[in-house]
Parts: sequence; structure tokens; C-alpha cells
Amino acid sequence: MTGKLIVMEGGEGGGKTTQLHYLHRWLCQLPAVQSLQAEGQITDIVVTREPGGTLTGQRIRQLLLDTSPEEPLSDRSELLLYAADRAQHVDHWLKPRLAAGAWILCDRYSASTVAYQGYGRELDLALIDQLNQIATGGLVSDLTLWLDVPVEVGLGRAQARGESDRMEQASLAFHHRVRQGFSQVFAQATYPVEQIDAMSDEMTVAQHIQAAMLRWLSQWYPTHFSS
Ligand code: T5A
Repeated sequence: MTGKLIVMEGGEGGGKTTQLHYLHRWLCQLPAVQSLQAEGQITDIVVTREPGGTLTGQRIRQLLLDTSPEEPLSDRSELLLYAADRAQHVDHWLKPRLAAGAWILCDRYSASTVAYQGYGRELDLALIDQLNQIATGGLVSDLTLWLDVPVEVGLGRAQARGESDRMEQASLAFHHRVRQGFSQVFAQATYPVEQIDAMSDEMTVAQHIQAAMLRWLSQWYPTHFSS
């Protein structure tokens, strides 16, 4: 793989989607990034998400987030649908672009399944680990940015937007377990993780993310980014 997979993770309303778009705009405007593009070291900088990064994934996303399904989704069905979405995304979207040299900014990845289905739904963590292995085909992120915010604050932001989806409607206890799950997963992660305090206003959070990115960019591309 010659590109970079940069993942944004966290609970509801942490501001991942907002920050992914700020990050995308900021990266595209950096002179050092433009040089890397001119030299052909980066082909493209693109944004995607899970669930729903592919056409098949968009259909799976509808099944997962529908608030009034014809029949309730069981927890195991939910787990398998997230895994199917990821397998499709990895094979048909992420791997080909990474192989071509793209930087991919991805809204959620495998840690979400451990946090939500493992800790939130309390499904077997070893089974989830195996499923993640199958779904990712071993593809891990080059950098994960964990936007951490207290559960009540994040849910409050998500609910202030209006309608909530099926996952947002889960109990407060569920979302507390999810936050605990992220903290456990990232404490044991074998890939780089930067914890970002997402309590501040959007611009301050964006600055924290940019500072974290610059630390990694100067490791990855020392000739283009001075540390
Ligand atoms: N899921 C996903 C699993 O259960 N297992 C899995 O394996 C995977 C991959 C996805 C759902 O699926 C679950 C997790 C999710 O429940 P989604 O719609 O993609 O559904 O949900 P989220 O990823 O949670 O997206 P949200 O849009 O709800 O949250 P974001 O992206 O963290 O937050 P964002 O940027 O949309 O902001 C939310 C609101 O807060 C405001 C924004 O303007 C917006 O109104 N905001 C701020 N307000 C104050 N201060 C800040 N710093 C703010 N930043 C944003």
C-alpha cells in the first residue's frame, strides 16, 4: 500500500463528520501536500465513511439505521451487517485507492464495531476480533483520530440536529459502554491513535487535529514536513 488511511473514530456527536471535512480542506491547501501531489507521491485525497462507503454499503446503512424496520434487527444481525459493509468497503473502495497512492479520510472503521457491538451490545469480543480480521483483510489505519467527548454532550449535539437514528436512540447506558469500549480498544491498539479532546468549539478541535496530523506527516514525509 502506498497511500495513507486516516480514520476518525468516536461516539455520537463527537464532530467526526464536521472535522473530516475541515481536515480534507486543510490538507488540500497545504503547500507540502500540493508538492507531494505534483511529484505523484499522492494521487488523491478523498473522504469516505462506514457504514455506507460503497453502493452496497449505502443499502446496508439504510437497514442498520432505519428507526422503524419491518422487524427489529437482532444484535448478531447488526454485527454481521457492519462486517459486510466493511468487507465491501475494504475490497472495492479502500484497497484499490490506497494501492494507487490516495490519502483516505474515513469516518469510522473497525474500532467502532468493537466499541458499539462488543462493548455497547456486549457481544463476544473474540468473535468481533475475528470478524474484523475477515472484513478488513488485515488492513489497518495509518492513523486513527479519536474524537472523545462526554456521552451526554455528544448525544445532545446529535439530538439538537433533529431526528435521531436507530443507534442514537439506544440507551444512555449503551453509549457509556461504547465510550468505555473506545478507551479500552485504543489503550491496546497496535496502530497509531491520537486522542483529541472534542469538547471545545469546532475551530479549536480542528487546530488540535491539525497539530496531531503535522506530527505524523513529519514522520511519514520528513523531507516535505519539518518536525
Ligand atoms: N456503528 C458504526 C456501529 O455500531 N458499528 C460499526 O462498526 C460502525 C462503523 C453510524 C452509526 O453506526 C454505528 C455508529 C453510529 O451510531 P452515522 O450517522 O454515520 O451512523 O453516525 P455518526 O458517525 O455517529 O455521525 P454523527 O453525525 O452522529 O456524529 P459526528 O460525525 O461525530 O458529528 P457531526 O460532525 O455530524 O456533528 C454532530 C452535530 O454536532 C455539531 C455539528 O454541527 C452537528 O450538528 N458539532 C459541534 N457542536 C459544538 N461543538 C463542536 N466542536 C461541534 N462539532 C460538531
